[in-house]
Amino acid sequence: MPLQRSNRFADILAIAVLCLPVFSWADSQDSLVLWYTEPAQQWVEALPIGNGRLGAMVFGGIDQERLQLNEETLWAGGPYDSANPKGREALPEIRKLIFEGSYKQAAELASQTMMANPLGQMPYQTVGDLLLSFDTIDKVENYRRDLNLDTALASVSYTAEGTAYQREVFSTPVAQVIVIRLTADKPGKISFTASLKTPQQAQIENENSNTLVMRGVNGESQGIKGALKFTLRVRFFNQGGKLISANNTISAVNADSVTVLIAAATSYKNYADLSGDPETITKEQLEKASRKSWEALRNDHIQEHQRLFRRVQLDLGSTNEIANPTDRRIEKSDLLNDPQLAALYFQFGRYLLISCSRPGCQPANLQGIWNESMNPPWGSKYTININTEMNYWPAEPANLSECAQPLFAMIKDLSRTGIRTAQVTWGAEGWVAHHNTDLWRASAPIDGVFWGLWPTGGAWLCKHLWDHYEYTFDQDFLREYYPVMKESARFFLDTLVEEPKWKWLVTCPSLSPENGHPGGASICAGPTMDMQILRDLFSNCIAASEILGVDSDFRTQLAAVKDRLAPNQIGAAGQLQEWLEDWDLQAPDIHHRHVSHLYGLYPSSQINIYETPQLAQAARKSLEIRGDEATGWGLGWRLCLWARLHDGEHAYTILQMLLRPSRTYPNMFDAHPPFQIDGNFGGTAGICEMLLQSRLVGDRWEMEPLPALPKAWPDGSVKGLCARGGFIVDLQWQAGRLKTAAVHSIHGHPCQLRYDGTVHKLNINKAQTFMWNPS
Ligand code: FUC
Repeated sequence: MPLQRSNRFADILAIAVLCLPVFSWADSQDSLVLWYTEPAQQWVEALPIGNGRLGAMVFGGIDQERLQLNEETLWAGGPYDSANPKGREALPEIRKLIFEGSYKQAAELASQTMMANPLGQMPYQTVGDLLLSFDTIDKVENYRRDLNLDTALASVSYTAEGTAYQREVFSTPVAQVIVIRLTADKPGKISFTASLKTPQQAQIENENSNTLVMRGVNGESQGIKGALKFTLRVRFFNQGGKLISANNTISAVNADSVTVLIAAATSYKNYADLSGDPETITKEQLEKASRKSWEALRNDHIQEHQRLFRRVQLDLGSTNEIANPTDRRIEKSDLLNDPQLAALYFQFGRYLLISCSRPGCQPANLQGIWNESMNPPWGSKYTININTEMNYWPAEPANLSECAQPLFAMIKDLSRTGIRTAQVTWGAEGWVAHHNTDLWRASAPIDGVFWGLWPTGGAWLCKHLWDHYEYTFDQDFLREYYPVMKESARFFLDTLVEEPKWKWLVTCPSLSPENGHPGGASICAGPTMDMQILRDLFSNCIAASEILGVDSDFRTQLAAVKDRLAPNQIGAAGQLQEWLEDWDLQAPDIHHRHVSHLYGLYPSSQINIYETPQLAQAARKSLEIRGDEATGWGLGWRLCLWARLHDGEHAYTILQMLLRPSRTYPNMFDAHPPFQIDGNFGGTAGICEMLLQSRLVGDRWEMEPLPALPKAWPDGSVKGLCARGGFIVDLQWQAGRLKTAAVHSIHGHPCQLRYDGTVHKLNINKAQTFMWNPS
């Protein structure tokens, strides 16, 4: 639907009427906006915009506008290999120590022989700030700043001395620039001085009468020298008045309006190729964008954003809270039922994924693409023992499948860099990645044995490849990525060992992510999570090889090994055991934030309430023992797990905890604390799970509408959720009961709906939609 900018009212009305009659235009307009009555003081009050690659945090200041800028490939360091070659000789001794229960000694030896050198990875860093300084104004009225999730525009408006000022900012994936537009309702009122600031090693200069340029090199970290060049170019276009370019600043004087274009790039092409030319790239981007009108840039941007964003609409009910600014609603969120805040959080997650993970870009790191620091928490890297995976949990169900493409590309990179770590540290074929990676696709174990010596990170990532196939049935994709899955499985065929007590095949050494056991360490053999991940990896490789008609011998081998993996076990307290031994209640931290052994329940469905009710009950017991309290991503995971247990009330309680001000910053960023984006994505995925679940049952794709609908959302609707098997589902419910389900089948695969304990087989042809209602 083309968007006529001049007739926004009519567009929104038309979309509301055509797509979802229960939405009014006014609802959709207000319910998709974060808005505030004061400028941001803190970074976590500023509003994020991004085109997948170029990000900015918009502060909306009155005396000074600050745009904190990021380019997704500006990390410290350069290509490096940190794999420790002493590992392979030490492995037999480390395993022996583990099997005899000498965990501390095993950890000590592993620390000397298996860990990466350097022991950390490279941090993601800020480009710097663009500052627009205005003349001081005494009195400002009607101040408002907002972020419209539907248009991906950040705006600031206020009135001063009888003039109404307006600022609008967006980061466009079409023209690959950030655009700022400053206007006033009277001529000659736009005056400011623009400057650049950076903590990087960089030079700033006036390139010409309307352009500022910053050129720099990235820094070293942990002995790895900086190897990237980067350029930031900012160009100003005035209507009326004039520009003055001097002393590393550009001033606009008495202009009617000013448009600012920002381009940034580094020399990074991929983890091994740094031959990009940021000078030329940014020059060309500015030249090209300059040839378009601001209206055209803005229209293209909105249209491209809405192509993805408008696929899903959500209405969880409404209250008067919507009349309040977003920060006040968050402040009160644990005291009230504000279903529109939950819906806003859901759509904000989708907005963030679109804004930080577009095809061809880097995947979303711990902060997406938004980071103001040179040394951010956990390096703002990719932590692959939960955080990066959680970032992508909403991608398929929330109808943003292509936003996961950067993750797939990174997995492929790791399947190359991880070959060397597999060989030199583990003496194995295939590839391995441990609990973190970075721009350079480092794959060796880092930080310390307690956290890092976990060889199953790459295998978990491979689940996302198969998930993508189950949602899309893209045969070319499967053909392209099957070798990545296969070579991950090969690593485990080479490294699984028989444990002496039960003779099961287990990973060793490994750990249950970041959780210590009563042996005074985390190092162990065959933690439950590893076994679950490998069960999925092997099953998915077997299924993929069958579909592709390849590797029948390998398939047989995988099936045999899969049967010998250590099983899920139920401990004395009725809980799902986290380790081979029943250690859970003696572990030093029984309320630990990670719930790794519940991977089998979510994101996997190898444990579910229908086929494995005892294990599902044990998982519930484990969740109860762990407790609800956790930081952002810990809550996001618990939310998904309670939804999978079909406990809508408990899921809702957890969601409310996630929305509390201690876990959601005023700009809706998730608090770990500090900011970590995974909780946002876990929250979005969790709301999906509350509304729709899907899995393969026999040869039919089963969809369960409203499996965990809480009492707080009695009436509502959702449009455009995706289900495994290739379905798009719209639901409407009233008084807590499903009214209609519209199931659109993309491929015509056999399917069924399960509602109220009854399974209804549906026959839907390819490209047809079936309307179902329970009456
Ligand atoms: C994992 C978590 C931490 C943090 C880090 C980025 O290691 O255990 O809490 O989220 O990732």
